[in-house]
Amino acid sequence: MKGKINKIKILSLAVFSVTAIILLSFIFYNNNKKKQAPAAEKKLILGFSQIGSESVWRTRNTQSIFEAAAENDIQILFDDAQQKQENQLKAIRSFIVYQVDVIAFVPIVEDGWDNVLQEAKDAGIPVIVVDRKIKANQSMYAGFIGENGVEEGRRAARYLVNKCRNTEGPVNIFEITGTENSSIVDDRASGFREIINTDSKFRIIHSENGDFLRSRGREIGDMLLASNVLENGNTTNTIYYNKQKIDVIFSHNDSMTLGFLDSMEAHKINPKGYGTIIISIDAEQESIDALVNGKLNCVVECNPNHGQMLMQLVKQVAKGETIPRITYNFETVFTEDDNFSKYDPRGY
Ligand code: GYE
Repeated sequence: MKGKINKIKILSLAVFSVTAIILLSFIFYNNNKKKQAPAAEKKLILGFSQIGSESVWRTRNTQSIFEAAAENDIQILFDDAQQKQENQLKAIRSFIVYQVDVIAFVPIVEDGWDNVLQEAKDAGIPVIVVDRKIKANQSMYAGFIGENGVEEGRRAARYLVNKCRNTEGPVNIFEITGTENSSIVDDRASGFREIINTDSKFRIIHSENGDFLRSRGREIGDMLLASNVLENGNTTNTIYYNKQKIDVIFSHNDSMTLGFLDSMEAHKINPKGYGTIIISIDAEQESIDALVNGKLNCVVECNPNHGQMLMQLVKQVAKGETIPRITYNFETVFTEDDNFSKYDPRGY
């Protein structure tokens, strides 16, 4: 009997030590695995304040950011400010309270961001400015990504200077601008003037604010074309503003340009071969189609696809890395002289 009990003791001891060895090696293996594998990266949260959806361009801009966030596994807290700065300020403050990892916003206007940027800084949240620029101390935000509005304006003007190289003066220009006090309007306007002011035959006879809206483009067209209809119902082949002949329409975005074309159509005026040169900016598909159909002369691209570049910058600043002060998107120009068969679909 004593022998049997000893055998059982030895057996249970053996079983116990084997189990202990297996258990210990399992714990050891696990710890090791944990040490080797990097901590599961916490999903970054980006607070993004968009100005609204005033144009096809803007809608594509928002889409490109959501697409890229999904592809980069970044969570977005999104706010549509309905074209109001106070809504953007509110949204950015809610992102700070929520303690997002990074804030990015499209500033509807250039001024009025100092306080909220200071609050984000105090909260240790990096801020990236998207699409339009701001007048604030550079230390208040990590960097800017978007378009070079000045160069877009220059490109529009270079096309015009070349188009009118054999034209006697004066060349009267009617400008349709976008949202007041927005950097993009100031930049495009200054780039355009920088080039045309090299030749005194070019004169901007009027600038009308169309707020980047198609409906406003239509209204401006109606305002101009109303005075075009003669008693006999026919229309002249020229548009006038305050009795001055308009040779060129320079529109700061496609939505307003297409609104203007809507008005021409409503007045039964075929823009094709019409006496007025029409230059636009953005290059959405409908505008490129109008160019191909001879209704427009030049469309300067403004690329709305900021998403992928923005997400790379978001990851960098989230790691505390420094990013370039300015990151510009690639852009080009489309004109009536192009080989249209080479055009790719615009995607917006
Ligand atoms: O040209 C226009 C939009 O900020 C570059 O805003 C953007 C401009 C774009 O409404 O379509």
